[in-house]
Amino acid sequence: MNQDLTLSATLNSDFDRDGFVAINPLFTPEEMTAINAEVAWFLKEGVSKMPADRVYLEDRDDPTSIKQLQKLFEYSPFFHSMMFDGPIRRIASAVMGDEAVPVNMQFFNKPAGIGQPTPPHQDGYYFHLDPPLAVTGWLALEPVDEENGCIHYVGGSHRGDGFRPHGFTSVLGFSQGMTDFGTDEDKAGTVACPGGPGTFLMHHAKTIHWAGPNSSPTRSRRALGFIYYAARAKVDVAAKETYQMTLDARLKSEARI
Ligand SMILES: O=C(O)CCC(=O)C(=O)O
Repeated sequence: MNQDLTLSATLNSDFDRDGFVAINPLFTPEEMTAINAEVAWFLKEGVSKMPADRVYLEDRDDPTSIKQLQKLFEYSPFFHSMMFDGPIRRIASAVMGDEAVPVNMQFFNKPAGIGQPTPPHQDGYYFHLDPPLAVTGWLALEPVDEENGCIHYVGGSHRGDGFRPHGFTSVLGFSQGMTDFGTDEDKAGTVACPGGPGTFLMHHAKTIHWAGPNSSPTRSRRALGFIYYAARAKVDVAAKETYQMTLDARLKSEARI
């Protein structure tokens, strides 16, 4: 782990100003080799043990076209340790100024040539938290750039009041996208986050972010996501359940899960 950057004196001030931080890289090449080996093992052996509603495919007829996996830490001690014991949770606590409660660990892929764009959104719109204090970490497992769909943030967008309007999208795994995205301010504030394997991003639940499609015919775009809620953020359980039921019914009726 890159201790110096993790413990950087400007970590909190950068996060407060921009709504995200980029640590480039967080993990050494040797650590990334071990992480990628676990991911490769999991894709081969672990996915078949997961319930179907935790496995999202880009192409429903192609089981190799995995685009998202949910709750990885429940299936692998290695992933559990990354989520609960490692530097990622410490960074989450530091930037939130609160205990970081592990909620979800995801695999995100944009398969070569067919990976869809990630619509502009604010994670907190999905979370239903009061106060809306949560973070998402994002670890590149391989080189990410404009061609294969790196993450883009609108710097400082976490400081806006509430959430911008969202509506249903057709993108599996990102059911809600902003309906008013693309203002001059959005465009001026946009920052692309390319990087190599081990590049680590962490964003506030109100920070607007998006990613392009994977237009590379040969390269995938693999990453791991880590969601932590602040201990003081409480879930509005009724609102969240209503939202989840509506979403599940919609996805099933459209035969997308
Ligand atoms: O990997 C992606 O393209 C999107 C990730 C994302 O939006 C998130 O983790 O909140």
